[in-house]
Amino acid sequence: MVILSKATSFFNGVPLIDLSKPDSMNLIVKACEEFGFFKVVNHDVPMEFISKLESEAIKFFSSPLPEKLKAGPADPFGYGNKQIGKKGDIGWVEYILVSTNSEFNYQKFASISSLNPENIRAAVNDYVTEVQKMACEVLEMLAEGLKIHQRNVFSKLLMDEKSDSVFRVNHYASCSEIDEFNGNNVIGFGEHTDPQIISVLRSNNTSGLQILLKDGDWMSVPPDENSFFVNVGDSLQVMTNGRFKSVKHRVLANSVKSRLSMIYFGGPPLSEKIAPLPSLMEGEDSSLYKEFTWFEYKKSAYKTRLADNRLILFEKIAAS
Ligand code: GA4
Repeated sequence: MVILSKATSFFNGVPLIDLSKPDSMNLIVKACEEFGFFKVVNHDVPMEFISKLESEAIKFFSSPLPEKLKAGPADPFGYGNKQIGKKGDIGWVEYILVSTNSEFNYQKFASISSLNPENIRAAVNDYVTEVQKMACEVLEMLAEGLKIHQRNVFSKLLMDEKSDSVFRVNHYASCSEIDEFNGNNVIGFGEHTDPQIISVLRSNNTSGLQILLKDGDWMSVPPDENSFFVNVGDSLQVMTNGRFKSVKHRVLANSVKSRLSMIYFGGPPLSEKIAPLPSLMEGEDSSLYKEFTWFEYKKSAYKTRLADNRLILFEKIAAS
């Protein structure tokens, strides 16, 4: 168990993007440059879909552990408990990871007596369809804000039928016993960046998410169950040649309340080449990264420890 000394203060500088306002485009670009992170309101994702999925998730996580384990391990998809990835990272978290592909099979969830896998599938599909739409709207505004000719240059990767996007629900039980005992923070999900293009997170009203600012301070993001939080992923950092920053983030377990978060990770098709867009490079040789396919990057990223700097493998200067 990783324990940190307590030093939490709420950050009131998270950029706020109101999707109903026409001036959002430049604000999103600025947020992606400065923080790689922002909050979205007036998103048009129906509350009904959020609540339906949340209640399916609560039903799942409140099942007895032996039942939940029947849906595991997360290899790569299914139920996982405390273990994150393959390199020994441990967190105070349990989770479900699924593919957003319409052909994804929910049979792993069929052996849990109190659940109907068809209900989970329907709830995930309804929710993901709407969140993906919102993510695409954001990505199209970003492309326009960057003056890229092709408005769907990023969003088409998420909309591709072969898009390698995943969906995750994390449940962080309250950690009162451990926390009260030593007065420290317990790591729910260790610090990392997301390898995909974009991540869209929604949580219940429990705090825990922190982002790392440029000056090296970890800041707690005030929770908001009615909004979404958006992260720039490593692949978007590369495609923008480093102009947008893939934000380092982590989750601390809450000592009083449990936290439930749902995250859509929008990724490209496995065969997609990830490289800086020509219009975002000053000259031909100004690319900061070597070209790689999403398959190559994902393969190497999944071999790293959570906190490792994955992009270094593809940085031109670091490699030469
Ligand atoms: C972070 C983003 C997503 O949750 C995830 C994670 C994945 C996993 O949990 O298996 C990884 C992590 C994430 C980045 C580095 C590798 C892979 C754990 C890990 C140590 C599903 C993803 O795509 O990358």
